[in-house]
Amino acid sequence: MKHIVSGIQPTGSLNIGTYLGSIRNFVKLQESYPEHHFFLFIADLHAITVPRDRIALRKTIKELAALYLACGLKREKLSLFVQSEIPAHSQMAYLLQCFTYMGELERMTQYKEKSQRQVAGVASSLFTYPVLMAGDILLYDAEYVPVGEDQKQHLELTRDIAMRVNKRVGEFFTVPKPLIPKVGARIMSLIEPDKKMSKSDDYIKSRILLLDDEVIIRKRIMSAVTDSDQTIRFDKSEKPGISNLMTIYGAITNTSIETIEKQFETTSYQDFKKAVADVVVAELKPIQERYQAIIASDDLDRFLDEGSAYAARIAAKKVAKLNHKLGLGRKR
Ligand code: ATP
Ligand code: LTN
Repeated sequence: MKHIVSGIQPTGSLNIGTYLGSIRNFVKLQESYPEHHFFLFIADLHAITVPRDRIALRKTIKELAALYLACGLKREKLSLFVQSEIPAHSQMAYLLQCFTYMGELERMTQYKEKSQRQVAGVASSLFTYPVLMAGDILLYDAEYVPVGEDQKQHLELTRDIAMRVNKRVGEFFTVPKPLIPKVGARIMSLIEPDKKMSKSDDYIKSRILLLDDEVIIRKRIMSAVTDSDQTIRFDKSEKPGISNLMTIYGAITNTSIETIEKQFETTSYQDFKKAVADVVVAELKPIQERYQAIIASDDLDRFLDEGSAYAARIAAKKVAKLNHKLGLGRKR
């Protein structure tokens, strides 16, 4: 069976950037690739590359799992699990480090950005993070990896590592392909629209959380930073704020940018923001209702246990095989 693999870090409450750039895309892909099995996981090992509060982390892991399902993922052909529950992820990361060069990791833009933000020293795991990610993908021989634009470089590295291992030990890993959505691949901050909307941004006003209530959502959108020009035109460099709102509107309503420009040709920024707020609220309401039901039942834990058990079997076999191919351990 062919596989699709992706992960999201439990680094904070989910915002519409991650939703539009990632989770909603998984839901669509389940329809477009009905023959594929999906391995979707909560990348908690990735989250601890920077210090985290344990209570908050545990809460976010569960919240994220419930949100995955609340966003409409179908349970058939889906293994949903928590990364740290499967030891093979850490084991594979080590093996792949033996196939990754320092220079390759030094070039990763996410590492450069994130390491600069650390005040109390940079953990070496932040540096090797892309190798852990490569392992997540290669363990399951993923054919496709749906991610946002920001993860493209990590995917390229994963492909290089896979090809390098294949060259050394013979055909072993499937070389994965990224699947990056055209619309919504990069939702920007509402107050600094030249920066990605991020879960870990210090400014709460920069984002809309999936679980924010209607009043907050409207407030955030109405106060989003725009320019003084008053024409609704897509121009990322001159008008990043309004372009970002157009992207959000387009991603939710499945409307092209050209259509939005025509539709709102004579609309004021104020009224356009109201229209954006309306579609965001309407999109999130049913998700929030489903979330409350899922988080309150123990069915979620059962589903995660099943997902974990299924994925762990495949992953453990892959690690054992690679150990063997590399000459590790004893021959039996
Ligand atoms: P952080 O914001 O804490 O740095 P993150 O949100 O970038 O983390 P993840 O939660 O692991 O990182 O991202 C999960 C997926 O969502 C990735 O595929 C990423 O590309 C996508 N994604 C995250 N933020 C956005 C965004 N603002 N726009 C579009 N896609 C996004
Ligand atoms: N690094 C990714 C999250 C992530 C991931 C993965 C995505 C970890 N492992 C494997 C796809 C496949 C991020 O920060 N968005």
